[in-house]
Amino acid sequence: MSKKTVQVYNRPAGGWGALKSVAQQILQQGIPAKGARTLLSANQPDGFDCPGCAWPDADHTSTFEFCENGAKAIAAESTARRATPALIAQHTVQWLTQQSDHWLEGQGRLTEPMRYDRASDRYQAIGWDEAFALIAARLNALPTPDDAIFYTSGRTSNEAAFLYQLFVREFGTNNFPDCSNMCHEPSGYAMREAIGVGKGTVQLADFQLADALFIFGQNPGTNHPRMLGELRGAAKRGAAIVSFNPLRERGLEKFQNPQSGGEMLTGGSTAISSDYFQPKIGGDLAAVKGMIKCVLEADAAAQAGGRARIVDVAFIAAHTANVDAFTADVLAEPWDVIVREAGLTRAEIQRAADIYMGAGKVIACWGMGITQHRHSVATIRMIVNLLLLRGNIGRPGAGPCPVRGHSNVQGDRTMGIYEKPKASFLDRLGEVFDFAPPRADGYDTVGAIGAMLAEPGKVFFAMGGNFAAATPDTAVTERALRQCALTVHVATKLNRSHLVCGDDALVLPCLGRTEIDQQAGGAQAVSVEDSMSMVHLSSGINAPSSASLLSEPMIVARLAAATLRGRSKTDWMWLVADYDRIRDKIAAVFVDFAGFNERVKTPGGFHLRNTAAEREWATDTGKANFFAYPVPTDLPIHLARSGRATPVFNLTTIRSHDQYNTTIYGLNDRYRGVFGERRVLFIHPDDIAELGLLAGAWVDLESLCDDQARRQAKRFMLVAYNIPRGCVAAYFPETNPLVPLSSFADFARTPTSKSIPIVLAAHAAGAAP
Ligand SMILES: Nc1nc2c(c(=O)[nH]1)N[C@H]1C(S)=C(S)[C@@H](COP(=O)(O)OP(=O)(O)OC[C@H]3O[C@@H](n4cnc5c(=O)[nH]c(N)nc54)[C@H](O)[C@@H]3O)O[C@H]1N2
Ligand SMILES: Nc1nc2c(c(=O)[nH]1)N[C@H]1C(S)=C(S)[C@@H](COP(=O)(O)OP(=O)(O)OC[C@H]3O[C@@H](n4cnc5c(=O)[nH]c(N)nc54)[C@H](O)[C@@H]3O)O[C@H]1N2
Ligand SMILES: [Mo]
Repeated sequence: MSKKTVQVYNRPAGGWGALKSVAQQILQQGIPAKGARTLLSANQPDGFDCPGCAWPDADHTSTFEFCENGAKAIAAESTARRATPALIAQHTVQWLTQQSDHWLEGQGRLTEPMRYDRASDRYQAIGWDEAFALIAARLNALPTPDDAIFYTSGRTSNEAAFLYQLFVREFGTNNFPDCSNMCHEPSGYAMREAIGVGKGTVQLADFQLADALFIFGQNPGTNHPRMLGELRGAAKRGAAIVSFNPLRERGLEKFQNPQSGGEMLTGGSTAISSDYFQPKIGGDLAAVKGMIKCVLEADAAAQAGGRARIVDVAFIAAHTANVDAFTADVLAEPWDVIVREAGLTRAEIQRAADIYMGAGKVIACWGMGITQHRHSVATIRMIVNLLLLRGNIGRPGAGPCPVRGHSNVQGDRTMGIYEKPKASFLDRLGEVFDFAPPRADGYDTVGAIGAMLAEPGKVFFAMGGNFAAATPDTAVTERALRQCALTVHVATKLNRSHLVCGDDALVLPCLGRTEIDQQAGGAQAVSVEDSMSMVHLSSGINAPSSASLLSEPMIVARLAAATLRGRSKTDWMWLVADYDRIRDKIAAVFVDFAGFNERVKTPGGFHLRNTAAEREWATDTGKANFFAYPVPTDLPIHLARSGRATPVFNLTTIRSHDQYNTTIYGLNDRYRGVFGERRVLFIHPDDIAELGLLAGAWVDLESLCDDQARRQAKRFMLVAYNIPRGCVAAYFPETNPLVPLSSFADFARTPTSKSIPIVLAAHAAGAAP
């Protein structure tokens, strides 16, 4: 373990530090030669899709696009380490529970299916046939199909996701909680009613045309490193890049391109953000509404002075609805409320608005800093309002760009992994596969936890992910999972969820993206959809980590065959023998996938149609809708602060540079200058002083929620950081015990993991973490 230190990181993001960090990972995983070969195949036309993130590639045909964190994800999957049943059975689950997430991950790839043995408190190897028979028996013994819950994480391919949703619907339920429920759910929800599609409208080429890029609540240097390439290009040609982030993030300030020989040798770098605004946590709605107010004021002045209008009058008239009610609401919002709640000065908001008004074409990107709040849907609609005012949707170089997380999270939704499916989709699915799909909405993530809590005896099945660690209210969620009759996890690596067992528990190991997927019909490719709706193929190149691994589509097919037997008219084993057959069925169900097999085989794949990008508005009004929202002043943080003398902080939970969600690669967060420790709390130096503490002191965190339950996370080290006063940040999943299950976004129900009211207390030395 490296030494704990906190340092100021003055160098640009990327550069030699990134190359060094990758070399270390490849050595740690014991794969010097295989690692290098595997990296060279990432995002190549005939290689695999990088499992790192959902950022697209330039035509998917460029030579290797270097990305430090993609490389870490690939190295982690291609590791030489093996978590065999023999190795895991050396320990009780009780003992394994005491180990860190980093340790669990470090045991390497799972090799055989395993079943939990309660008598010895150990996992033991089990055969695949036995495993499927056990799951089938438990599923078929449930009082109703709605007592089964099927989670999906976002690495699952289109083919696996399509088969999975078909199996689950033939079984009889729409209970599909997924990682999206904790992630970009508000983006989809907000945009569907505003512009008629739940996805971003821009493509990679638009980044080369935009005059200004606004980046709200996103940390691309760590989470979408390949996006820095686009930002660097935009910055170099003089586009304005405006960041809104309470924390100063290195990757948004400066970038040294590891692929630019010149920058690497001279130590040069490209400044990324032209302007960097640091609103309060959750202050973005107020900030954007303030910008809109500036635009409307400037427009009124232009009109009065007989100058050219600032807003796009023709676009608004032809393409939008509700503009009058919306502008009236904005004009009525008092500046003092806007300024107070944004945590920015009026001059800063004016400056941001001036950049917006001065730019012909504008793209707005956003990430988790926007979606994981009570008011996330309203904030996203406010960003869309801002774009609509100057016609910045549906033309080149402009548009909304929610930057997705998991590499195929968008594709999984397209394939029907959704708890509230549209009737028209169910109709078509039922027609193609000759069955009657269930019609009632299913559980989302928060709903699923509530249901498992309320009623013991359910079956919980997870296609990937780490449900127990990724979800809020850890203690509550773990209790919910332990009450299940059966928990099943399809996974590549051991993780915390596998240790939170129902009465019966199984772990089923699967192939990863980088591995060759051999079926009866030969080696198979799968397809994925990136954050900009490009669908393309992915084929593994490495031999599987273990001869016993099954592909995710095969796991679904065998499970369906075992569970549904005579009830299904689908020939599951025939379908899965050749994934072209699955793609033909996908094409039969979704119009946009007509000719799927031919189209996806062209290098780079194909782009799915996006109606809003063509200014066709599939909304209830047939137009793009403006939405009015007040600046909220009754959020959990306001309520927690009112009437309290002691300071209440607003906690945002973020990712370090050395993690992939709940997968912890290492203990460093290079760009934020933290080394060897994850239990840190970023806080303003004046707040540290006001607490009467020193940087480096250890504190306990307790969240405040009106349900009176005590939620604590202990022993975090104070790190003085450039962050607004009253705001603090710490890593997830360590902080998930603090997020109340009952605290989620309006409409979209995303846990509010970016705004948790907490109080701090000095940590008593010697107390358990
Ligand atoms: N290496 C790596 N890559 C990843 C992931 C990973 O864990 N590791 N995760 C993947 C997934 S699933 C996702 S969804 C994405 C996540 O990628 P991001 O969206 O970048 O995720 P976060 O790190 O959670 O937080 C983003 C930023 O929001 C800021 N922020 C926090 N609160 C606020 C706020 O109230 N307002 C504003 N304006 N900003 C705020 C934080 O300071 C942080 O810089 O990345 C994907 N890619
Ligand atoms: N407090 C707080 N909580 C959060 C967030 C936050 O910002 N703050 N972010 C939320 C977000 S944006 C998300 S997306 C969720 C993530 O939630 P999840 O998607 O559930 O979690 P991951 O950590 O991405 O899942 C990692 C596990 O996936 C398995 N895995 C990896 N590759 C594969 C594969 O190819 N197939 C299969 N079957 N399994 C595989 C491995 O076993 C690994 O342990 O967490 C959410 N939780
Ligand atoms: Mo995510």
